[in-house]
Amino acid sequence: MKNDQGFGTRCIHAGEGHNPFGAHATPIYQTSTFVFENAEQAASTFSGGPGYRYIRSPPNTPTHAALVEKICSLEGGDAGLAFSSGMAAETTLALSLLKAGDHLLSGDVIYGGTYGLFSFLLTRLGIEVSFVDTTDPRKVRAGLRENTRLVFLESPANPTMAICDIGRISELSHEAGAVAVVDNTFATPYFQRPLQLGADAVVESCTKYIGGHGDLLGGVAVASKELIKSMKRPALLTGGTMGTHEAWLCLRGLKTLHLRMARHAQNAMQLAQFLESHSQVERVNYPGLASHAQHGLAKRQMSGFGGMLSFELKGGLEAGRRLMNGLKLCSLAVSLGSVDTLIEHPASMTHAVVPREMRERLGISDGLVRVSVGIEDGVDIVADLEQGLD
Ligand code: LCS
Repeated sequence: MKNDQGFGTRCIHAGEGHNPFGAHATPIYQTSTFVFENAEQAASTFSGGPGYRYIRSPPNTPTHAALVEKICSLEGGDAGLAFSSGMAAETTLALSLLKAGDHLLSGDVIYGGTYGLFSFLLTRLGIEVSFVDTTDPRKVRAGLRENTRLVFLESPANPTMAICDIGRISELSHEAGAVAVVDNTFATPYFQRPLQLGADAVVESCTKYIGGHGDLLGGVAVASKELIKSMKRPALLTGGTMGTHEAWLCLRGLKTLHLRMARHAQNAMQLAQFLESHSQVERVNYPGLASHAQHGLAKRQMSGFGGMLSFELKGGLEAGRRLMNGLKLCSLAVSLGSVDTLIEHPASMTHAVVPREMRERLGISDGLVRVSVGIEDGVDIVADLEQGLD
């Protein structure tokens, strides 16, 4: 697939068409293992030669290979791996890059599960972990240590929508001898390409916009051939392989990524503007609003602002609870990036694992409500929030 073709064309065509029977849609290779022609071919495949051998072993199956090729084309990366979840992608990446005595520097506003992985599991392995405000590159520079090997960024960040300067922080990471990794789940490659901005690797939860329909769990990592090569053995050994049916659902979902993302963003802007003008709303976090602290940076490094926003109600937690219980169209649920609108309360749900004192410092207050704005008609989403706020 030529990378000079448009993004939408690549969403549809990249990675497709490799099958011996001319099937129009890439088949689901629902198999655990692959039969070798002879002992020599088996031995060659096991010693690093081309070919498929067993579903847990990258490149897994031709369905996975098609998905990885499509995502690499969209992210502008050379190689990738598919995982059973976004968390499996992050865990494998961390275990590939870090060992006891190394230091991981992470943004302080990140998905609660990622915070748990870093602060609970990695520290038990003797890995030093610290969290800094990555919206300020000076704080990142000050937080880098001699043994920093990995700098982890989430931008826009879950759930405050904080933005960090991916290019500048990647430079600082490289000067310190560390690898810069960006979780691109919120923006997707449609709105932001971290590898082009200077990052070394991208991870993404496919559960969200990549799959796009709220019906699967998956994750992906994209990077240079060398970095992905270093992740293959850890991927094989930790076994967090994406299921084949999920790989196929991601392939199908990605064919409409460009259309969905444009509509998600259009609806999110409409809802953000409505909320910002509402008397009961204290503050709206959406990078597309001029009131967002990093609106200028978002405009420079993203081609649009995505479909996620959060806001704070004047009545705090109690008002938030009443709003979430009063909605009719929007569903009260975690996860995000589905065609339908989902609303949740980070402090008691996705970010409950983050200590209260840290949550409050980061702006994840008890009154903060997060919305994953769907692709319904924007007026209907606004009308539901309006009646809920009333
Ligand atoms: N990265 C980000 C930014 C996420 O929001 C999530 C999940 C993950 C990684 C992990 O992906 P998973 O393993 O679930 O595929 N975020 C969730 C959320 O905000 N609500 O439920 C899950």
